[in-house]
Amino acid sequence: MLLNGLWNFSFENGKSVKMQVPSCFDAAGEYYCKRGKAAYWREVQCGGYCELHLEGIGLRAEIFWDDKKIGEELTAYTPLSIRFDAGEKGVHTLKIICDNTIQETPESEFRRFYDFYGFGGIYRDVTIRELPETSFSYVKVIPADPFSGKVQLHIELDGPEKPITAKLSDGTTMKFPGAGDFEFSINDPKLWSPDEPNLYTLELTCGDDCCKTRFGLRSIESKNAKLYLNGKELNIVGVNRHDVYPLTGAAMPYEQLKADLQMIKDSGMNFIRGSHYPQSEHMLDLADELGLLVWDESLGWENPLDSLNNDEFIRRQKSALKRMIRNSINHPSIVFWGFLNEAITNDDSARRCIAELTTAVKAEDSSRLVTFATMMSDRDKCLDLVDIAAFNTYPGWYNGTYTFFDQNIIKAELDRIADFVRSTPELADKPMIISEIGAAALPGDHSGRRWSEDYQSQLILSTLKLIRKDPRYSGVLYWQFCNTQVDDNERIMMRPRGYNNKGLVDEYRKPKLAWHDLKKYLSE
Ligand code: ADA
Repeated sequence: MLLNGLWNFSFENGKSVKMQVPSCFDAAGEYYCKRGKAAYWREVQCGGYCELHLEGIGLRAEIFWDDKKIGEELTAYTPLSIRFDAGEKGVHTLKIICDNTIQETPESEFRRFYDFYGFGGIYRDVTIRELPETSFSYVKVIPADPFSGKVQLHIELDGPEKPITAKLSDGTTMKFPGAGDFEFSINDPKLWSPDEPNLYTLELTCGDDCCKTRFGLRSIESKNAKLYLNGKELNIVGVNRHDVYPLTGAAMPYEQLKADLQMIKDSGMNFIRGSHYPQSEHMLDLADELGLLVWDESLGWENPLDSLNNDEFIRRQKSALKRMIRNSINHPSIVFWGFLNEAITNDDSARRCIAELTTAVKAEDSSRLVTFATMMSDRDKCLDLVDIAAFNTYPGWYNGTYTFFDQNIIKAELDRIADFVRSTPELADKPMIISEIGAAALPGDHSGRRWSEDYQSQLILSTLKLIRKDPRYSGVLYWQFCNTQVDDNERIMMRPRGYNNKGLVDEYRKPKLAWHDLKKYLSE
């Protein structure tokens, strides 16, 4: 049962009003940019053993059923499932108290200095389901060898073991004795790829429970410092995308999400980095259908050493990664799992955290590649721990006093990074990408100086041309798809209008010159 709709709402125990779910109460209107505790509640008709699923809230939440606390969420944007006894069948009250105040403690996963706005509210779908005696608690479908159609299936059940019937969308029916690990093969397999995003559906039945999931047949590998998708060398060109829209904040309107992904697909790009938090099921479904590759990552932004060395911070990250992966594992579009954007990884003490998170990801899924985006360039001390060396760098933007675009600045930086990776023995065989690069542009400025559309466009295009000519690189992800709202932190004077203006399109998705030029270049 989808619980989206009008809920009761009260901010800081103030007057009770109606509020839409999903929504960000602080994205517009009366509570615009306000921070505090916001209670959302509604009646729900159900009973017995139930599962409540929250796809994403901000920034933290406590969850109550008939005034009894049944769970809490400490990490924004992260899917949470709670199995609990809902009592007698009838009308009950579900209350979710969201808190968007920012905690400046080492274990906190949202800090004021983050370069994106920390919205509050229930901003993704809420569902509840009554569970039968035996229910599916996890179904993982991994293409083991896409070319022969071999698939690995892992099933976990909650309740007494019962036999399982499986129906594939190609008409095949299979039987499994209960929970466990199985293998099956698809006849005449049709691979999933950006050019041909073929999908299969698997429908499982166990007693009174049913579970339907989609998957695709594709492989992703790293070999001799290159990336391979379905055995063919993969060159990435894409964008970093925040899941945000003016007036609705992190509660992304579905039609706009669809338009965003279609726009990215039509531009000729093949990749989206879901910066800097787990992507919604809606987003991943669309990426699967359109044939867009995705990097899905846990929440983080420049997390300092006192966080990376804090056991509670690491515990929360591991929990968030596990929940992200288990929620989204069957999407063929996801090829990289990531974590902690731009953490302070230029210190040996960061290694324990990065190693533990890598191990935690691989324990859930060893079929994809693991990475994090570093801002530490050749000072990074942790890149050997992950599969891909991914660099965020801003040549031609943050430093220097030049006026007009100079390609040599970009070339020197790309060479410097590539020389470092290829001359470091522990990194020499890792694929290398630029995970962020870009420049801000204010729409309408055509002066050719920094902040102009022309300057941004020159930087974007010349980066792509340089990367495509350099066999050491496997691709580039631009910062960023659209302009995004930021908080009033110490960076605000570099963020005109309270926005990070490095979007290739503005916050309403109106293309800047760079978008048109890039699209034209890719089509040629
Ligand atoms: C970083 C960061 C982004 C954004 C960007 C910028 O690389 O990962 O989130 O803040 O810089 O615009 O400076």
